[in-house]
Amino acid sequence: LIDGALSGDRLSLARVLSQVENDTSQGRDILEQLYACTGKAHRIGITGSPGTGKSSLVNRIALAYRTCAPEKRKRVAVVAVDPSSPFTGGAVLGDRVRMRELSGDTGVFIRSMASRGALGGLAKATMGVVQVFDAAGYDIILIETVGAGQAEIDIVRLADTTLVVEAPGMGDDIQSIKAGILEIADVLVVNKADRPGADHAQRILQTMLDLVKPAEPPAPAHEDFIDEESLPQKPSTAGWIPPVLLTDASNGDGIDELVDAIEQHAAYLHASGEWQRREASRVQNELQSLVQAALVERWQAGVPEGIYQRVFDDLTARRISPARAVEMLLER
Ligand SMILES: Nc1nc2c(ncn2[C@@H]2O[C@H](COP(=O)(O)OP(=O)(O)OP(=O)(O)O)[C@@H](O)[C@H]2O)c(=O)[nH]1
Ligand SMILES: [Mg+2]
Repeated sequence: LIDGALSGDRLSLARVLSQVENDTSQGRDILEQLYACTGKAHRIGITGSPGTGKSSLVNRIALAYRTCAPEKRKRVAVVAVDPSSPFTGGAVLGDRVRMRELSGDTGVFIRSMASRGALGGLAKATMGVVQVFDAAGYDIILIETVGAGQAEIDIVRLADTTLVVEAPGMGDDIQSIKAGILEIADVLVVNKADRPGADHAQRILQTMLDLVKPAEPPAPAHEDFIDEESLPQKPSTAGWIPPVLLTDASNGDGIDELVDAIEQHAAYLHASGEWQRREASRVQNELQSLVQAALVERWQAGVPEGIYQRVFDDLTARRISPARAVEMLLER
């Protein structure tokens, strides 16, 4: 099954994805074996308020990567995540229909994530699915999520490049976008540029962005008197300043510029060492939470029920302090 999935057999790939998504023991086995083959894909998260045109943009971006010059062409996987819907419901089915221009292209694979169990489970399942696509040689993985809640942000954290999509007239321009979401944006997109108010929305976003992510600090006041030679070397790459781009996903205007920005961001991540840094902190977070979970599990198995209850009772009756309770529970 794994060999089939890795060699481009779509049916095997679909089966592997289901196992991983459902977190079956076979699915976990598969991830174990695939892990060494991951780490090559460029993961692009697309998030933003409902109806701003994320799916339409994903469709356009995927098409752009499939129809460009052959040497730049890339294999594209799309993961559509909709945590708000209890079923793989209307929105996602609609997405499938809209993406029909891509169907029949073997270089594209579209997967809709059903919302299973807790949201934490969804983030984990999404991570697994993304790893499978990565190992199967998809160069670009587009991950679409709705909204800006913690669940979406957890999913977006899987991405190397995050696009935040807005559209003119989506409620009150300022209210509809939260500072938190600006912080995670690498590229901001005002879609539906054909609608009135697009330039206005772009200016507002730019202003908010300048507040959240100020550009380079101002130069020192008495520059003339500083001996240039004695200054520490500037880092080789300046920080990334997220561009605010206008697109029209219905006719494709601005898509080339958007794909350019995505590619530039990837180049920036590599050139600045940020790619490895992000990867390292992701791996560290994951390792830490796994170790914590494993330690707690092991500890729980080693503490007799009666002892735990006695310590707990002593603690609630304030006969011992929390610190003492921890000591007593860890003594064994
Ligand atoms: N006028 C205009 N309409 C657009 C544009 N992009 C998307 N739409 C329309 O906006 C509607 C929503 O588009 P989607 O791509 O489904 O938006 P979405 O953000 O994926 O929606 P959810 O996944 O439900 O949050 C559809 O009817 C699209 O045809 C655009 O650039 N201009
Ligand atoms: Mg959508």
